[in-house]
Amino acid sequence: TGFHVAVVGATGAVGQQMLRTLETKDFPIKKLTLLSSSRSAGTVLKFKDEDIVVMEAKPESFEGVDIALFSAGGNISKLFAKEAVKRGAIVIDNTSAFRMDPEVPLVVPEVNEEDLKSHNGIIANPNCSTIQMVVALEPIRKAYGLDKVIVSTYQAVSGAGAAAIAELHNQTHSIIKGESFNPEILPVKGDKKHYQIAFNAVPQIDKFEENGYTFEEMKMINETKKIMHMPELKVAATCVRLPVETGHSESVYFEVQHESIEVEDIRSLLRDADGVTLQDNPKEQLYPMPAYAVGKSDVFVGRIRKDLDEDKGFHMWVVSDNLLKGAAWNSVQIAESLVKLGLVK
Ligand code: 11C
Repeated sequence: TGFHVAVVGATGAVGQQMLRTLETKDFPIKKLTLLSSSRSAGTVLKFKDEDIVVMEAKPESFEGVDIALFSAGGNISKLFAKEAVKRGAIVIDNTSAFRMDPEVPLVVPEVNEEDLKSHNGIIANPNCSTIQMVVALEPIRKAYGLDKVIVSTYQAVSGAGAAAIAELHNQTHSIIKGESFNPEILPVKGDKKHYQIAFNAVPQIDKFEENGYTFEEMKMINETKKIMHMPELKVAATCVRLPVETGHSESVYFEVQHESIEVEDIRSLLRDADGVTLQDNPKEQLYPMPAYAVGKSDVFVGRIRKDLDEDKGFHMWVVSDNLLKGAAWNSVQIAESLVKLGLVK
């Protein structure tokens, strides 16, 4: 018993975590099909001690598949997601291809699981930096309302894929050994210029839009409003890449609607919130950090402070494993929610 699951993009940084997450969370699988672009087809991957050969994705590959987890880039999703749906699969897409499509629910189960009920075959998994922020903000919104969010991110290179991780490692070695090197991938593969990431901070994630914000910043802005059903929410973002391998961190300023809310009110909400681990005790130097969040499914929150000038304003520090809650775990969690709600045929 169980489902026929396909993982598209199985060899990528997120795809690998999808396999590990399906194993550790024990999702009921009767058959697992691993797919990729032609470039990675033929690779052999392990799943629960079984060797599985990765096949090139074709429309026919989705025959008989119940749930397809896509994470092979937007172009592959645009080519194959609808083909998979035509053949009866539910697609959980981890790319930005369909996120802002009004017909496609954009889901973080702790926030808007109910939106799954209106799906038309494709469900979008939000951007990693958006997911961890809304998990922390939703309990606050529910209890005290939310007017404004200003976020600055400190993002890990694994968000840009396996090649970006290798670039950080290689540059770090080169710099320590005093050797020269040529940045080739970050900040964005395919953009005009590339910059050093090792021992640096780069204020560009994804390409720039006409308005001066990057795509990553606009994803955080637009996706947050859609997931929280708050088109009127004021959101601004600055996204920065750091030489951290995995784990995104965010400094989040937010303004609630209620008056006279104190830090302890916010702490006690987050202490009980689904998917959140509160790590907030300045006296004990307790606060979240990416190196300690790697491999964990939760979103970690600390450094909660009241703004010194704005009575309704607060600051917090939000950290999560961008490949897990930011991607693989949120996708598998969506699959679990679909099963729980009886939405998988
Ligand atoms: C990063 N947030 O850290 C990006 C990666 O839209 O799913 C995720 C891209 C996406 O580089």
